Amino acid sequence: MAEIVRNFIDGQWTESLSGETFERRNPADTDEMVGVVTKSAKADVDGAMRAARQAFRAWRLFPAPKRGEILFRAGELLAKRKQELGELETREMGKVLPEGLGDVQEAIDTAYYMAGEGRRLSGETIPSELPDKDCKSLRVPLGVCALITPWNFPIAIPAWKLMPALVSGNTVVFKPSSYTSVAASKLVEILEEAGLPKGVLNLIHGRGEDIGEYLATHPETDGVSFTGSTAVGEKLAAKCLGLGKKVSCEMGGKNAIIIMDDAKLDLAVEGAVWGGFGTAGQRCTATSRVVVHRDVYDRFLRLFSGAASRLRLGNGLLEGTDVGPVINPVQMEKVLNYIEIGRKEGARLLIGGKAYREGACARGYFIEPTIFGEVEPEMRIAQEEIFGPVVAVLKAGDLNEAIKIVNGTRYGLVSAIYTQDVNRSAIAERELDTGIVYINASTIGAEIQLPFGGTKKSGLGQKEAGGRGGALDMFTKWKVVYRDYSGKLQKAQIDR
Ligand code: UN1
Repeated sequence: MAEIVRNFIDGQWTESLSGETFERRNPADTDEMVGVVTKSAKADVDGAMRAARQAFRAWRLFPAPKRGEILFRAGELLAKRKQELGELETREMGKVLPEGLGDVQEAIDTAYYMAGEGRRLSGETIPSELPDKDCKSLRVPLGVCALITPWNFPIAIPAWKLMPALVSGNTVVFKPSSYTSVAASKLVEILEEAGLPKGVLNLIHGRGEDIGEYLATHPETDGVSFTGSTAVGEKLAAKCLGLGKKVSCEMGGKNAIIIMDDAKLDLAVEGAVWGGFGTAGQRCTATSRVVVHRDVYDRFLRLFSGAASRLRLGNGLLEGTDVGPVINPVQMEKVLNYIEIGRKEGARLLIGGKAYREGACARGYFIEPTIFGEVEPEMRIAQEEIFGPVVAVLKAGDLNEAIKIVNGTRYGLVSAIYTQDVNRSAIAERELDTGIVYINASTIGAEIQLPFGGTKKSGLGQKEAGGRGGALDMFTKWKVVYRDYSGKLQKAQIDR
């Protein structure tokens, strides 16, 4: 049954002022309508901003441990509704059910972790050079934050941003991707039920082209956190920084796995299949390249192609489905176009290479898992983010050459190496220029208690998630307080 999906502004679920709507259909079966969503006008953004600004006055003074308790309750509600939400994600976005459930679990983990931050959010006390004076640094919220999220992790990525923003005392205007409006609304419903005061979290639906930039550059916006493509992120960041807003962008990737001649090859093949074709390759962390030592190259290609050709495509709610559809016709076109580019560049197509329209799949946006061999580092399919089930396999003579190939793109989100040699793993760890490095594991599977983000064109500003250098650094600013209780004028640097 199709849901009616509304905006949530100042504690009220409301239709947009435009009166327009758009549809969400299941990308695995476009006959299925998942939701009818209100389409916001700029005036809706203004309303949400006013509510968030107003609510900030009280929310920043609401004790942080109590803010954390609300998140904890949200975590419990998410856990209770995990199955239902996982299934909704599969229907709205296409990822297979175990991955839908994993997505919800990532939000649960984030809720519990950030709930705990409510009792930490710690700064430092540092001795003064003068007597009877104390000094400390403390985290304070930014104010109103605009959060813009993508469709590939409909609940987890919003949670990555919402939970740290809220626990730090910010109020929020949240614009999820228009391809996952239904799932995003559920997360907001849960936070409302968990006890957020009105106006603290506001949700507006609509397309990035129509309201994304308006929201980010709005005079009332203090902080902007965006996840999406590098092209959009960089443009948005330049505008927002020019307006004096704090910005962080999580952007594209061209992640790679290195497989050395001493690797456990079966394990590496499993890692490449999971990283390359999990979520139909639609993760910023997806394995888009595999760089293989020449001595195991042929064997790897054989095993990898064999394993990938056994993957079953279909509706992710059906048991036994390994790979779901891509999100929409535009993305499908883009991925098929890259396959064409790979062919023309002279890479060797080993498996896949076209849309998959068997049986019920004809009603969805399915692409066969596709592998190219004989890929050269400078080819476009080895340089550009594809965001679909396409993997380029390259050959390297030794570890140094492999590292050079991996580092030789404009992106730097994730890299991985399969080797049994501790020295090689240490060199890879040191030399791979990515925000995340895996040893003997695939490129996907980041955990929320560590910072998440990339180097170069993959990330801009602060990182996401937990740990030192994580999202709290985005959603707070440091304030320093000196208190002089000597009762006289003391001059730093001068009184000695
Ligand atoms: C993303 O693709 O944008 O490591 C996030 C992973 C997940 C998060 C991915 N935990 O693949």
